[in-house]
Amino acid sequence: KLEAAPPGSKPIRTRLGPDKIPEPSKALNDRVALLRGDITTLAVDAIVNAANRSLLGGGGVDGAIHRAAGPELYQECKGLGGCPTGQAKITNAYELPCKKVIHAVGPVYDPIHHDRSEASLVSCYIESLKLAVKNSCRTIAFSGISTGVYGYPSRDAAPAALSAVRHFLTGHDGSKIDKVVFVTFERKDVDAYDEAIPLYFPPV
Ligand code: AR6
Repeated sequence: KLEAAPPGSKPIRTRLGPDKIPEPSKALNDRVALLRGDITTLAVDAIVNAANRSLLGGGGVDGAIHRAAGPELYQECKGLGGCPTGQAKITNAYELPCKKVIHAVGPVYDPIHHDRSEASLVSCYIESLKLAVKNSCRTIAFSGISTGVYGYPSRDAAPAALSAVRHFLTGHDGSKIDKVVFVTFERKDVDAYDEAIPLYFPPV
């Protein structure tokens, strides 16, 4: 079914787990949403930042989150001692309307080692969801980790994100998450999700 991409489009390149051709499921599909806009405005339990290993802020969505949260976020992040690639740490949200910020560190995309980049990106989604559950966050919004400055092609990142989330929602702690929102910002990411979501969350 992965060959079913629209005619003329580059095939989606993914070697992700056994759930790559999932069954349609209303129960699962009701729990994911796509949104184009600014993640800092969302009143979900947790938003997921696309951070770097220092966790001390930067450009892109990281900069927007730190600006909107205020200086206390930086102060808390300073005490975390950074975070390895593929992992995530959680903080308070301060001036943001959400309750918590999960700072995930995506890979700098390496086309020579695509599998390694993909494993790190998938890990960001899984580790963020685990942290959300551990902190009683039932609604979570993801930014497009690694798809900006870190250069991960959106058409590869979206299937990785969707596969990871589906895997988690069907797993042991899946029922502890009520809603996952994929937040896109640029056209290329909107297109990537529009194409990939029917593959991972097929219409019922
Ligand atoms: N709301 C939602 N998405 C956004 C917003 C926003 N306000 N602003 C940008 N995006 P990037 P990365 C999207 O570059 O590739 C930072 O300097 C953007 O369109 O923010 O993981 C960090 O400190 C893209 O789809 O993160 C790191 O050093 C997505 O957010 C480095 O960049 C991620 O793009 C991380 O690079």
